[in-house]
Amino acid sequence: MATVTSIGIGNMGAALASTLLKSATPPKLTIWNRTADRPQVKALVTEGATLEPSLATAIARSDTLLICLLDYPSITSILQTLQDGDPQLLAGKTIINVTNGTPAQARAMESHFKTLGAKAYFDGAIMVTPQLVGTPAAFVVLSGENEALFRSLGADMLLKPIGAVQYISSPDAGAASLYDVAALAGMYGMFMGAFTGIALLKKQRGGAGQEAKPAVDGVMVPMLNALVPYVSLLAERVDGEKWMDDLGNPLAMQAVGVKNILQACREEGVDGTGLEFLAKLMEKAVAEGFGEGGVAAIAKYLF
Ligand code: FVH
Repeated sequence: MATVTSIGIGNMGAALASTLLKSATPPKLTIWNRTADRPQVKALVTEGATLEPSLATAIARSDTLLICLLDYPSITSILQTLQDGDPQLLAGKTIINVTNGTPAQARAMESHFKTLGAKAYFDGAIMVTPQLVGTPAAFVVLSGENEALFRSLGADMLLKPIGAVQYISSPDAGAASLYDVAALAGMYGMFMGAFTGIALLKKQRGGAGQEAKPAVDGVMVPMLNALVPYVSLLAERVDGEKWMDDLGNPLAMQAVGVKNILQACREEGVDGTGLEFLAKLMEKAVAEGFGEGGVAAIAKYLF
C-alpha cells in the first residue's frame, strides 16, 4: 500500500486528501497542518486519515509527500522548523508539490529538496477549485525529473483520482508552474474585464440593490463561452508573429470598441483602469500601422 503524507490541509489540501481516501485504492494517508484544529483536519480524520501533529514524524511515516500550502515561503518556513532534526529525514522521499508559485520558485524548491536528499521532486498545480477535485473537469499539471520516473514512482496513479494528469515533458521543474501562471493570467484578466462590466451594470441599474447577474448570465457568459477558443487562435498568431492576420476582426475596429467601454465607464462613473492599459497598447499598435492587422499584435509589446 502506498504511503502518503499530505502537508497542508487548507481548502485544496483537504479536497486532495479526501479524494485520495475515497479512491479505489486509497493510500495509507497521514496528514499534517500548521493549524491542527482546522475543521477540514477533523473531517479527514473521520474519513480515515491519521493526523500527525509533528511535521518530522508525519514526513517519516510516508514515502511520498504531497505538499499543498499557500505559497513557497510557507514551505520554506516549515522546512526551517526541521533543520535541527534528522538530516536524513527527506532522504529517498518523492515530493509532489502542488502549491501555487512561480517557475523560479519551483526550480529553487527542487534544488532545495534535492540538497535535502529527496529521491524525486515534481512540481505543478491543481487546475480546478477544491469543489471540482475528483470530478471529470479536474486536471493536474506536473513537471520535474522525467516522465519515466514520474510513472515508475507511481505519481501518475496516485494523482489519477484527483484529476487527469498532464505531465509537462521538460527538464525544467518550473515548466508546469509556468503553464499554471499563464492560465491564471488568462483567468484573472477575464475577471478584471468581467468586474468592469459588472460595475457598469450595477451603476446603471442603481447600485447594490439591483442585480447584475441576469445580464451577465444572459449576455456576458454566453459571449465569453463562445470566445474561449479565440484565445487559442491568438496564441497561434503570436507564435507565428502573424500580426497582420486579422481573423476578420481588425485591431482598429477593436480599439474603437475598447475606447467605447472606457467612455461608458467615464459616463457612468465606473473605474475603467483595468482596461486602460489594453486601450493604450491598442492605440500604439494602430499608430504603428497594425490597425488592419489583428488584436494579437498587442502581445508584441509585452515581451
Ligand atoms: N482554493 C482554490 O480555489 C485554488 C485552486 C487552484 C490551486 N490553488 C492553490 O492551492 C494552494 C492551497 O490553496 P488552499 O485553497 O488550500 O488555501 P487555504 O485554504 O488558504 O490553505 C492554505 C494552507 O497553507 C497553510 N499555510 C499558510 N501559511 C503557512 C505558513 N506560513 N506555514 C505553514 N502553513 C501555512 C495553511 O495552514 P493553516 O493556516 O491552516 O495553519 C493551509 O494549510 C495555494 O497555493 C493556491 O494558490 C487553490
